[in-house]
Amino acid sequence: MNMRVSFCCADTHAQPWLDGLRAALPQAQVSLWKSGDAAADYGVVWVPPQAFFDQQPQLKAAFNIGAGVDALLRLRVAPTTRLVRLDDAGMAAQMAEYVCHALLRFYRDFDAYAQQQTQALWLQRKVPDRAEVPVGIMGLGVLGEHVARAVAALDFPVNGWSRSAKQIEGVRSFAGNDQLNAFLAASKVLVCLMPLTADTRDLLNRNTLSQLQRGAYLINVARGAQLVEEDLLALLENGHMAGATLDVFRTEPLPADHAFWKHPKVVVTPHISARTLRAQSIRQIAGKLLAMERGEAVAGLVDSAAGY
Ligand code: NDP
Ligand code: OXD
Repeated sequence: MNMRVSFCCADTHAQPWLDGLRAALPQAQVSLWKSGDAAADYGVVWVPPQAFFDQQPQLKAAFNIGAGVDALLRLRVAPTTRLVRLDDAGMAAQMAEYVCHALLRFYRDFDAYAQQQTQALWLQRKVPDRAEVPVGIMGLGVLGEHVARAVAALDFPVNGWSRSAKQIEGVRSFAGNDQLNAFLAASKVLVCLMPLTADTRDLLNRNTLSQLQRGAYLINVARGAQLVEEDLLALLENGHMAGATLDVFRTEPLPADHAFWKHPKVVVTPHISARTLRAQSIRQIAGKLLAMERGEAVAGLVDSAAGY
């Protein structure tokens, strides 16, 4: 097989990826893309420049080294180039750890105990009944379903919202725009795990967040552009929202003067809730690439019309 694979990933240390891809695909010629390169058969990409696709309309597929494809779908890509996202590849377990940590930190008041310790203050706080802390997960895809199962295993009531109805043990399924209000009204902690699309941009706003139960808590681990940041700040101010853990932001890195950094009710992390794991990702990409070469179907094909 005389196959060429072109690697083009912004903000990524390329050499270990090139070494890993070469080891996983010894039959292929794997190179770091530069403008004017010979045409490749496949791309392995993360936020490539438009020129990458303009110069390579022959690509059979481009493998995104992440789950979210919003940045990729902003580019013009030849209709014959299939786009493939990572399915899990080690991200689902990380996402479950992150969300369960944020949920338990809120539920058990761990921030208040940390504060008490600074004052040597011995004060035991009431633990609310879990039944009063229903967790709503927006997006029940590869990551959302795994997170929903992990939260359900902690015995919290779990609601899930997606485009199509789901049957997941321990999860009450709500589907489509018609059931969004009922989903929000039934939830106190909201976890966002939807892809960024035209339908989900700005969806976490004053109107939707106000429908959550009073004293609500937001965990956004999907994309910053889904949250109207001023609306969250206003709802934290008026007490409707008790707090938020935010891993993603409209502008990343989060500017040093942004109100979230020093907000007493906001926990900020730098887009780390589920990091791309190189070895697992390379294994998955190589497996799918070889399956495509054999003419087999692969999971994780992006539906450009749906936007994810
Ligand atoms: P999937 O594509 O597997 O799942 C997306 C889910 O969202 C599906 O359940 C889908 O519904 C639902 N959905 C999409 N649009 C809507 C809508 N308009 N209304 C209701 N539900 C909708 O994605 P993943 O689970 O793999 O990843 C989710 C997102 O997490 C990624 O797109 C990415 O942005 C983000 N992410 C963030 C990371 C981080 O480190 N912060 C790391 C990895 C991912 P249906 O099932 O009916 O199609
Ligand atoms: C992803 C991400 O989409 O890291 O995989 O945000």
